[in-house]
Amino acid sequence: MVELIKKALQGDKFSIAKLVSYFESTKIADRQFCVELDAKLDEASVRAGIIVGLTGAPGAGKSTLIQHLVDALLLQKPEWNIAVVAVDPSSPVSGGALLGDRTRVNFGENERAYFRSQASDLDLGGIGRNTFRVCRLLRRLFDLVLVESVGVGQSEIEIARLADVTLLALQPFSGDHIQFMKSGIMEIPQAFVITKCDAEDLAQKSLYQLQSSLDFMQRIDAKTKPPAIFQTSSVRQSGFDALAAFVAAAKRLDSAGEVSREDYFLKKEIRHYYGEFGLRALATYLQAASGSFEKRRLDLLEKLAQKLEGHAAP
Ligand SMILES: Nc1nc2c(ncn2[C@@H]2O[C@H](COP(=O)(O)OP(=O)(O)OP(=O)(O)O)[C@@H](O)[C@H]2O)c(=O)[nH]1
Ligand SMILES: [Mg+2]
Repeated sequence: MVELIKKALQGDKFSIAKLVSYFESTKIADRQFCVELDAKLDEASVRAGIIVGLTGAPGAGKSTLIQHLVDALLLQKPEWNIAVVAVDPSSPVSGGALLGDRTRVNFGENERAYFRSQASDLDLGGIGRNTFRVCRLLRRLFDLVLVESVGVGQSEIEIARLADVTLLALQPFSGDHIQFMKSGIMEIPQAFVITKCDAEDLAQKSLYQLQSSLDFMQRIDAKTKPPAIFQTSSVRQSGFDALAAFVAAAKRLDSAGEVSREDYFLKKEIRHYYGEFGLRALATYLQAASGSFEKRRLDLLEKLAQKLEGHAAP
C-alpha cells in the first residue's frame, strides 16, 4: 500500500488508476482498505488540491473547454499537476456509459495531466455514486481536480455540492439560461463561460443576454455576489487564459464547508441504501462518528446495517 501511494504521488498513472479503482469499487472487502488508504494518504500527501466543477447542457462544449483550459493552466502554473474526472451518462437501456469524453479530451503522454472517465451510475444528479470519494483521493495527488458533470437538470446542484468552485458553460443563443433561471441554477456557479464565441456579434449578444438575466436576479436578490463571465472559443483559441487565471486563483472551501460537504455525501449514500428511514436513523449516529471521511462512512454503513437489517453492510 505504501509503495502504491508513493508511486501515485510521483505521478505514476497506473498507480493512480489503481487507487481510483479502490474508491470506485463496490466490493465490501475494499471498504476497510479504503479507510487504511485514506489514513496513509493523509500521512504521505502534502497536497490539498482545489476541486473545480464544470457543468452545462449536453453539447455546450464542456469537454472541449476542459482540454483548452487544462493546456492554459499547465502553462500558467508550471508546478501544477491536474486531474480531470469526466462523468458520462449511463445508458438507461444498457446501464453502460458511452464514455464519449475520451474522444474530446486527450492529454496524450503529458506527465502533469491525468484523465479519468466515470459512469454516472444512473444516479440522479449527474455525478457518480463515488465521484466525491474519488475527488477526495485525487485532490491529495493533484493541485487541481476538474470535474465535468453530465449537464441535465439537477446535476448543476450536485456538482456545486461537490466542487469548491463551480463553472457553468452556456452556448450562445441556446436559451439555456432561461431554463436555468427557472430552476434556480443560475444562482449556483461562481462563473459562467459562454462557449463557442467564434462569431463576434453572436457572442456579444449572448453576453448581453446573460448579463441582463444576472442583473434581473440581482434586483430580486441583491445578496448574491455577481458571478464572473468568460467568453471562450476553441476555434479561435481565445478566452482560455483569462478563465485559467480565474481557476488558478480559486479558493478551497473552509473547514466548516468541508464538513458539510462530507456530511452531504454521507447522507446521500445512506439515502440511496435506506431511504428517508435510513436518514432518520443516521441522525443518531452522525454526531458520534469521528475520524476521516472514509472511516466515518464505514462505521456508519456498518451501524445502520446492523440496526436496520441485522446483518453486514449492503
Ligand atoms: N464552433 C465551435 N464549436 C465548438 C466549440 N467548443 C466545442 N465545440 C463543438 O461543440 C460540440 C460539443 O462539444 P463537447 O466539448 O463535446 O461538448 P460537451 O458539453 O462536453 O458535450 P457532452 O459531454 O456530450 O454533454 C463539438 O462538436 C465541438 O467541436 C467552440 O468554441 N466553437
Ligand atoms: Mg463532454
